[in-house]
Amino acid sequence: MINPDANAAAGVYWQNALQGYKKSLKYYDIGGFTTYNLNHLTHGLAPFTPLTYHNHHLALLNALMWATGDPVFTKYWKLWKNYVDTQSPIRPIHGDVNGDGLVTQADVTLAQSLVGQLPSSWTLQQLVATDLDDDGYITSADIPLIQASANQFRAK
Ligand SMILES: [Ca+2]
Ligand SMILES: [Ca+2]
Repeated sequence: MINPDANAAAGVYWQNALQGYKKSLKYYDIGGFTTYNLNHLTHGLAPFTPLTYHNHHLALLNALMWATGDPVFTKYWKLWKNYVDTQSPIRPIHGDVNGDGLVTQADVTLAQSLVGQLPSSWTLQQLVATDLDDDGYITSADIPLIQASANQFRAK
């Protein structure tokens, strides 16, 4: 017999695990590749980057995409697959929506124009550079984050 309380608890653990995975994905991304663990952040070691593990990350993300349909897993799967599928993988600067290497008011304006468009119309570069709240979508919630990034960039 199925215990509904146990199922509810399992559901809560599953959702909490998914939230944790989604929040931690960006820390495994070292720009063009992924790390096996986070020792480069927690212990100041060089990133540990076994070739096979990047492939393992892709397989795990593919399974999570299939199981959840969550756009965050799709975004990272596309980005990390791009790292190995292309000769010149994209490595967008967060907030650099137009890809000119700077984060400026032009990026804020372009990001605003992307809000409300169908996700299928966004390029991977645009999505990764614009989705600063990391929810897998370009929304109005990303705009103030890009504006803050542009203000910070200008101040440098
Ligand atoms: Ca820019
Ligand atoms: Ca977003």
